[in-house]
Amino acid sequence: MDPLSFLSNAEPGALEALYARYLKDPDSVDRTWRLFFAGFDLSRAQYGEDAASPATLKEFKVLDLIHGYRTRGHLFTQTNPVRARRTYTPTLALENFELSEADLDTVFQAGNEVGIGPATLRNIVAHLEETYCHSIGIEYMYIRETDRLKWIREHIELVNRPRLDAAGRKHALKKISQATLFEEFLQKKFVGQKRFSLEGGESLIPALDALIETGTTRGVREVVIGMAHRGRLSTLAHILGKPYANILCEFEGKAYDGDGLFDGDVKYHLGYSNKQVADTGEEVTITLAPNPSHLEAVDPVVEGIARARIDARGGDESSVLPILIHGDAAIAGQGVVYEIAQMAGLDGFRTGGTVHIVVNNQVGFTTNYLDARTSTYCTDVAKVTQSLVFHVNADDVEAVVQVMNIALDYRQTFHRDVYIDLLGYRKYGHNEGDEPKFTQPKLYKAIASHPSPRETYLQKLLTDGTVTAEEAEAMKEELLARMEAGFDESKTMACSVVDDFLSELWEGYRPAKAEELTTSPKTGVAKKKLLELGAKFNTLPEGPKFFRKVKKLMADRLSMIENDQFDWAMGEMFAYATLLDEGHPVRLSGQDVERGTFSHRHAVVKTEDSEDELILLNHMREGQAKFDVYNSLLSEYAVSGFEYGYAFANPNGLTIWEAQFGDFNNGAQIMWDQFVTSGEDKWRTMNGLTLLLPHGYEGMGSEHSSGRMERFLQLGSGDNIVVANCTTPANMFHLLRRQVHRPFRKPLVVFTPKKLLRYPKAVSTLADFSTGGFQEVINDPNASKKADTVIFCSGKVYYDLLEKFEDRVPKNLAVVRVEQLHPFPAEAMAKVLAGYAKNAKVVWLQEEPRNMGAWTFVNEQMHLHGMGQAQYVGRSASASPASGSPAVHQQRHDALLDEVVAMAKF
Ligand SMILES: Cc1ncc(C[n+]2csc(CCOP(=O)(O)OP(=O)(O)O)c2C)c(N)n1
Ligand SMILES: [Mg+2]
Repeated sequence: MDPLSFLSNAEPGALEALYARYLKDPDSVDRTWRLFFAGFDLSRAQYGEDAASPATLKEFKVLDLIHGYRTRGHLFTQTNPVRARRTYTPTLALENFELSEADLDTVFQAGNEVGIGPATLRNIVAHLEETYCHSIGIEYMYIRETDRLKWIREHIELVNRPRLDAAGRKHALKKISQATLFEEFLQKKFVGQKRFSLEGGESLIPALDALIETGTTRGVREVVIGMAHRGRLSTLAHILGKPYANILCEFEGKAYDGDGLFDGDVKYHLGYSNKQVADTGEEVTITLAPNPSHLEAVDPVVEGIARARIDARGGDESSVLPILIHGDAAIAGQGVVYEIAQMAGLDGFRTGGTVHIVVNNQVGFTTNYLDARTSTYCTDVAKVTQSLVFHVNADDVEAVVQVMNIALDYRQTFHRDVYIDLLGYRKYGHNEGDEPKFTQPKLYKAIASHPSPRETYLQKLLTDGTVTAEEAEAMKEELLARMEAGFDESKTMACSVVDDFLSELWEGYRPAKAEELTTSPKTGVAKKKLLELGAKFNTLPEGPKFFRKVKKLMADRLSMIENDQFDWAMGEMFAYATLLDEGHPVRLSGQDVERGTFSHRHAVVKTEDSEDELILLNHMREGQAKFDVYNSLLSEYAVSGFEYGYAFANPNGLTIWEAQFGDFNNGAQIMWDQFVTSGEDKWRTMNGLTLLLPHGYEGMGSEHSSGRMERFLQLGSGDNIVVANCTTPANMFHLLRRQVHRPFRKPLVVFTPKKLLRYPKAVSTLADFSTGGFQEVINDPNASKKADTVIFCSGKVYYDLLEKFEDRVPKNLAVVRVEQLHPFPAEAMAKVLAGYAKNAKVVWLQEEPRNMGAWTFVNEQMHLHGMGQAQYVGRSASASPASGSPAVHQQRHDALLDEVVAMAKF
């Protein structure tokens, strides 16, 4: 057997590399290794290539043992505070490495490998046990980059033991005491109210505190946190500094301040931002994102907020720290966690490393962890991105703080994700009224008599003399007195206040007024400016070589300027260019958005030889705002959530998510339901995210036809979202510009065309861009005032109908385009109607099936606004949005258009 195989067993690559270095230049390796390799060479010389001396072979066995601890030590830790761990084999017993008790007092050079120098096997094992198998378990051996491996070893094998000084211990005691006493306080004051107690996982509070405190010494100036229900109130109070009075006021269930229309949300969902001063004296802004019950849905939103802040800070990833706090069941089960894991290293989505903390109470509602996942750990998704993982006993407060400090240091050094599995328990049922013994009788018997982490830590500090019983009592009294004072204050407060989430960034914006919902500001841009910008973003630089078709495309666009006929792409690009020129950054992401799924956009062009990227929109003039455009990973849920978060923290910019086809938007349904359409109503937040959903019936089958307009319209209520469907490049231009030119922000859902991207009639002139604003309704330019039948429709079906007219203008029909569907432009429609024959017949024409598209919404709105009953023309109700057969598609399409043609008199 080749003794070198031991080397590769013990240390894939690293030892071999070291040996190779030694062979080249013996002085280039450490003295002890030099001796070790010299002995190894000697034994090879003595015993031949196939054998090594017994002593050398033993060294390899010890190296093997070290490797065993590094790779499998986490399986044998004492990290579970309330129950025995599952058994894993083979164990790390000496005999499994062909070593025995007889070797314990032999000195091995292999001690060098773990930084303690030549040492007895006894000492090496003790060191390994302490490093890898006490309160902290570590997983990292799957990492492939040697610099990260080396760093982790250096910071774990030598540092991985608690090292707090007396002041640090007292501080940790204070934080754990706050956490424990607060839960007990709430339990006493608000018996039976849901608060999703943190008990059993209280060390989350000293953990977050350590992260943030240490963070400020390493350049962190902003922290963005996402978390679910458990421990949220304590985090708000003890990490974000939300006054007790405000939290307790919410317990009393008082009405919100304001007009009474605001729905609000349960207390453990609300967001908050606050500036805190760290012990270092540094100010740090901490934001907790509002979130719905839908577990893990907030993750991408937090990442988006963090990224916007990083971008605002010139790309400084060290200054902004995203922290995601997960439940053990949720992190294992929710797919969005995988999506955000995949984002972590991507140019368009990276946030410099997220610290993931799992409040692992070993249960999800009533479901045991054994039924909640296949993977060994709830954190196993971390391995997809080769992230560092810690498992730590949540009862060991100092170990928790220690892990946090290493995690933060690692994140600031490598800007990679790190996961901390805080292994504790849940003292009560899922909420405080729930009985856990129905489902986990044995576990909850053990938990009932288990001391709190505060008690355990206090005992330790009393024993080692860090604090006296009197000091501890005084600390407790002081903390309780603050809670009591907050309670008294909350009684005097008239109502709950909800307005502190990212409020600094939103200064100067105000809620929309009713009359602004169906009217638009002027958003035209001077012709000279348009021509100047148009020439810039369509002129390729001299020098680099471009693909022939790219050159043609740009030349075609320049010729649009000459011909005064601009297509869809130009309308869209004009909107971006003018906004950038005015100082509004634009960010666009989604699948294949750089070129555009339908090859219309070409926002990024590549040079032919080197594939270097060129974004002409970023080269218009010095000092313009930045255009960020990113092809996304193949995700709808996480990417749209990310952009929603980005828009939260970037009100001055235009933030857009585009679906590949609108049909795929339902992969992000939770984002639409829980955030985009209801966020303002629940959290009093505004958000200007824009969604582009390609939509239209063109015979491409059931999943390439519909952006599911009906669903967004059903979600529309009052002023919560804008739903639009434009038919001209200029109207699209004004719509996008309007999005940032209003003094308020609303999510905008745009059903965008496919066919119209290249449709000769869907063009606009320079005058259309330079004057006016977005038109909610476009009247028929050719209809006679005497028309007695008014066809309302939306989107590209308008042009389909015109084709059927074969350039004839019906004498009796007016075809009117509704470009904004929600908020419903009833007044504008009524005004248009008033311009035609009295009591004209009203028709709603759509290409979607009757149970889809805008019909049910429009029909109801027309009734609500006293506009009478419209006649429906469109496809029959259908289970699937569209036929898979192009022929059936055409036949159905012709039928609905023919129905209108039959009404026409030419
Ligand atoms: C997406 C989603 N599905 C279901 C639920 C209902 N639910 C609320 S809490 C919970 C259990 C969560 O367990 P875990 O993630 O371990 O957090 P813990 O409550 O134990 O802290 C479930 C299933 C939810 N909130 N979100
Ligand atoms: Mg749990």
